Amino acid sequence: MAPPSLNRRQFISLSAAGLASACSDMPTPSRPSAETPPNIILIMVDDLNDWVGAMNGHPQARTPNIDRLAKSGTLFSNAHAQAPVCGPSRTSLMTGLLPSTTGVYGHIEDDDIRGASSALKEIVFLPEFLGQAGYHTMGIGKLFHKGAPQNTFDEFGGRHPGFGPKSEQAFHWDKEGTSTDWGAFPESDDDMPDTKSAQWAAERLRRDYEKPFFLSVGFLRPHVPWYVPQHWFDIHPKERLWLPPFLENDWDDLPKKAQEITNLPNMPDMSWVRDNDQWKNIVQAYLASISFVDHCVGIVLKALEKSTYKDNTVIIFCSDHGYHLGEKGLFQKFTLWQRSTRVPLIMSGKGIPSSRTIDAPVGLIDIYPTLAGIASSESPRGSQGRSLLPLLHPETKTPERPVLSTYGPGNHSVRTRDYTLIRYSNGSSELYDRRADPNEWKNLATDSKYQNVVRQLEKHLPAENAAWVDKSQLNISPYFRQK
Ligand SMILES: [Ca+2]
Ligand SMILES: [Ca+2]
Repeated sequence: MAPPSLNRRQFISLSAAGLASACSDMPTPSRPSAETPPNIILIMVDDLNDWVGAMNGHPQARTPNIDRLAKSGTLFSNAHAQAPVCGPSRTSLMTGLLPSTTGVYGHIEDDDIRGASSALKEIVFLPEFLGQAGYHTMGIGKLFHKGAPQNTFDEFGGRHPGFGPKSEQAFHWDKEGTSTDWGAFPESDDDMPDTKSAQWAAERLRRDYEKPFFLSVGFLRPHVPWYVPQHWFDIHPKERLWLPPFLENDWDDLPKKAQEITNLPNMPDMSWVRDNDQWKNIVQAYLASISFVDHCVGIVLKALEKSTYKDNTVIIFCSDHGYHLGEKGLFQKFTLWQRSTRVPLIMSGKGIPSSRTIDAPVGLIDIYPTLAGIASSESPRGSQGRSLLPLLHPETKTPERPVLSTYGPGNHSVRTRDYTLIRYSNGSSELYDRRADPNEWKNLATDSKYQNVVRQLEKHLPAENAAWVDKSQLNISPYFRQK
C-alpha cells in the first residue's frame, strides 16, 4: 500500500555521503555507523497550532528554541494531524493507522487501545517497534492520551494526572467538561509538570546507555488551561497584540453538518469573547503557554547539546493537532479546518538537512514509518503512513500524496499542497483553494469550475470508515454523543 521507503542502511549512507557536504552546520557523523543507528528523541507538545516563529502563524509568537531546532533541521510546513483531537491523533501516530481504520475517533484509555478493534488486535506501538529494533525506550508525560499503555516503554516516567496546577477559582471560564481558563498561575516554572518532564529527560541524557535510545517527551502546554507563570505573559504585552483573521459571514457558505459536529457549548465563542472583551487575553495566554513550553523544549535540547549524544541523535518535534484562537469564530479544536489539523513538524540532527522547509502534505502518521526507517531495516507491518526520509532528499523523486484528517466516522479533510476538500458523512462538502484563500473562507465545493478538483481529491477519501470503538469515553462534540 505504501510506496517503498528508504531503509536504515540507505538512510545512513545517504546521510553520510550526500548530506554532510550539503549542510555546512550539520555535525559530521562521528563514524560511518553502518551498524549502530542513531538515538531518537521525540518531543510532542499538546494543542499547538502554527504559532511558532519558524511557521509565522502569529507574528508575535516567541519560540526561540523551536525556531533554532527548525533552522538546524527540516520543517514540514504542510503537516497535519490525522484527527483534531488529542486521543485519536496520538493513537494514529503511535500505531501508524488511520482513525477510519482503527475506529478510534475519540478518547480512549491508553490500556484499552490494544485490541479495541480488529485493526488493533496485534498492534505494535511505535515505542515497542523501536524496542524490538534494539533501542532502550524511555518516555515521560502525555504521549498517548493519558501517558502510555503499560509496558510500552522500558522506562516510563509517568504523567501528571491533569494539566498542571489549577487555580482554585477560575479566572474567566468555569464550565463543566473542559479545563479551559486563562491567567497567570502558578508562581514558578518549577511548579509546572512540563518543567519536571523536561528535567527528567535532560537527566536521561546525562546517562550512559549500552544501546541506542529512544527518548520521548510529551509536554502538556499549550493545552488548556492556559495557566503559566506571569513572566510568560509579560513577554507578550496585550496592548500591541495581533489578533488572528476572522470573517463575519464565514459560516454562510458552510453545510449544516459543519455546524452540527463543531458545536461545543462548553467552549467560549466569538460573541461571548467580544462581549466580555477577552480575545486579547486569550491570545496572550495561548502565546504565553507556547513560550513556556518552548522553554521546556529548550531544556531538553540544551541537555542534548551538552551530552555525548549530540552528533548521533535524530530529533523529531511535533504537536498533536492545532487550535482555533478566534478563526471561524471558534476557540477550540475539534474541526476539520486547517487551524485544527495543521501542526509544526520538525526533524533535526544526524543526517537531517538543515534550514530546509518542505511543503509537501504529510501527516503525523508518517512519524512511525520514518522512525522505523531510521532504526531498523524492517518496516512496520500494515502502516498507513509513509516514511518522510525520501522527502528529505530532493534527488529522490517522491510522488505527492494528499494527507487525510478525520473527525468522527465519515467526516474527513483531504489536503494537497494547494487545496482542502472536506467531506462530511452525509455527503456535503467544502473545497478551498488555499493559494488564494489561506484562511479557508470561500467554499468552492459547488462551483462548477472546481468539480474536477473535487473529483481528484475525493479519490483519496478512505474506502473504510470503521465503526466507532468505545463511544462512551468520548469527550467531544455533543452531536456525536447523541448518536
Ligand atoms: Ca491535544
Ligand atoms: Ca466561508
